[in-house]
Amino acid sequence: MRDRVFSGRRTFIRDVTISNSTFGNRYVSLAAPHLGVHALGGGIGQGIPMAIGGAIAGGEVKSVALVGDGGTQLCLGELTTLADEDCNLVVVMMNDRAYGVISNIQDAQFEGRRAYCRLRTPDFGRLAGSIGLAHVKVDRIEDFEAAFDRALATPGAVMLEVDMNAIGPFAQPFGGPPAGAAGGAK
Ligand SMILES: Cc1ncc(C[n+]2csc(CCOP(=O)(O)OP(=O)(O)O)c2C)c(N)n1
Ligand SMILES: [Mg+2]
Repeated sequence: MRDRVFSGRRTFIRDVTISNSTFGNRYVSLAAPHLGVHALGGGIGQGIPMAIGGAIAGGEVKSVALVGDGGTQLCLGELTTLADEDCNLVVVMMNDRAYGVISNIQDAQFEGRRAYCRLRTPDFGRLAGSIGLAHVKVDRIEDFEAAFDRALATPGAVMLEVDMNAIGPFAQPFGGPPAGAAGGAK
C-alpha cells in the first residue's frame, strides 16, 4: 500500500481506525501534501464521505481509502453515492467486527472488561452486491498484494474487505494515542 499510494500519486483518504493509527497515518508516504485526507477532529465515519470527494478530485488517478467496519457502517447513504457515482477508488475496509480501538483501550485500561465495542456489522459483500458496488474479500495477508493490485486495475469503485478476525491480532495492540488523550497516560 505504501508503494502503490506514493508512486501512483494517489489521494489517500483515512478514517479513525487501528490500521490508520498504526500504519496508515505513519508509514504510507504521500506524493504531495494535498493528497492526504483525514478528519482533523478524529471523528469516525468521515472516511467514506471524504473518499467520495477525494476520488472525484483525483480524477483519472485511482484514489485509495483506508477505513474500518465501524466507521463504514455509519455511511450507508454515502456508500450508495459512492457506487452511484462509480467513484474511481479502492476502499480498503479492515473488518474486525468491532470498534477495535475501543476494545484495545478497554483491554489496556479496564482489565479487559469490554462493553459496547463488539459490532453487529453487515455482511459487506452482500451489502455491496445489493447496491452494485464491486467487492472482494481477503482473509490471508499473503493474498492482499495481488488483490490490491487487481482492485487498483479495476475501473470505478471497489471495496476490498480485509477479514481481520481471520488474519489475527496486530503484533502490538493500539490502545489509544501515546500522549494519553484516551486517559491512559501513566
Ligand atoms: C463520532 C465518533 N464516535 C466515537 C469515536 C471513538 N472511536 C475512535 S476509534 C473508534 C472505532 C472505529 O471502529 P472501526 O471503524 O471499525 O475501526 P477499528 O478501530 O476497528 O480499526 C471509535 C468508536 C470517534 N472517534 N468518533
Ligand atoms: Mg473495526
